[in-house]
Amino acid sequence: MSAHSDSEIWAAVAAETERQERQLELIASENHTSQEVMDAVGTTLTNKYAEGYPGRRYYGGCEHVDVVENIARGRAKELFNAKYANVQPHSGTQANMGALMALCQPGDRVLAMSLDHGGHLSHGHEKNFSGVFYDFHSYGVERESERLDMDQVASRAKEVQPRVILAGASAYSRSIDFAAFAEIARENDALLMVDMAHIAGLVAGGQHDNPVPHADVVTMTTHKTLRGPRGGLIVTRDLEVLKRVNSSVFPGGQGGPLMHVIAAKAVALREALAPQFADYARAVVRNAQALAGSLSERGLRIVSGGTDNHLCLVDVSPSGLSGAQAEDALHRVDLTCNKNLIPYDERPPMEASGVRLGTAAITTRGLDEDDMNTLAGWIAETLGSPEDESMQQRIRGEVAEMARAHPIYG
Ligand code: DSN
Repeated sequence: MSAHSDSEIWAAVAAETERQERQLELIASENHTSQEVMDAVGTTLTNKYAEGYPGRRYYGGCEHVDVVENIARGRAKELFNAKYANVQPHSGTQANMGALMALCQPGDRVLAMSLDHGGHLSHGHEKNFSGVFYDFHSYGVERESERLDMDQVASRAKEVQPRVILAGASAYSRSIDFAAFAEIARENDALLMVDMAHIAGLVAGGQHDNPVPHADVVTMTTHKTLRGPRGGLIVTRDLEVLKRVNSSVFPGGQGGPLMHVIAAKAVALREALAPQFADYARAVVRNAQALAGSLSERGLRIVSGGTDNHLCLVDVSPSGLSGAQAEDALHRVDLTCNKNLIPYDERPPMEASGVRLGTAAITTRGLDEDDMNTLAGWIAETLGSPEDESMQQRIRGEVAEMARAHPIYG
């Protein structure tokens, strides 16, 4: 069998590998996996159908993939101190579908963070399954502090009387008080679901409180700060919830699990259980704080004044740019990020007033706090003169030099 006869596809893959090596990745939801994780994704396990769960499959020949799935489950439970795990969700949204189907009926009320303030599409966007099948209501951040105000969450819960309260965000840079969410859920006879997609690696590395002791169910992705393959994962400490989650993931929302990806999840979970992963998680937060601090010293406004996690939101509107224009300008100097709404944004999502910057990927390739200062300088210069092509050319060269000094895959 020829491994690489498809020249069109392999040329695009090579170009993408080169792009990742050359640019600095600031998209807060991305990371660079280890070679071992990558190798696991490209194995014969991709050939295997394994509908069902270990020991109860609808196909023969599952004895080896059962071993893989059981190991992945065991490592997920150990890492997050959970009693039960489902490692089959294909993505974070599929994990959220599995959890919501397990906790509520179509039409039930769910209270989640507003998408405009940092929530996720699968937390009730009108065109997403969540907004189509459930009756979503929202809470947001307080206007002045731009932080979650737990009194506001409590009063929204009292008004809405939801079946489920959903905590977790895609663009929120502050710690989330899961114990306070759990208390509000208890007071209102609601269940608590936590989506820790962004911060799962920080929880694993001891840099954010673990929601598992507080929540009825916790969903996550495996490819962001957790640094695994693209995918989702669900953990819980409640056997009844686990049974419902298992049936809502399969056959509820998915067919056959991606066993090659589950193998890669297991490899990544083992890496996250190693003591060095805590050093990584600490460095991710230190770098985000250094980046936010250096940007702020250069006059850029950081939403909520800083960060407790792996990301910061920069309000670019004072420089006269939209988030989309800032994203483009930074792309021209090989700094990849995404435009993002800021709380109480007056622009539509495709323009937005902010950019979201994350440090998970650049920390993986070894950048430190001094590098964050340099990076902040490049960002401030670029956003200050977005049309200055000779400056952009100089910065692109400097970015390439820093990237070359920190190869991802060697
Ligand atoms: N698209 C991801 C993010 O960028 O946050 C969430 O799924």
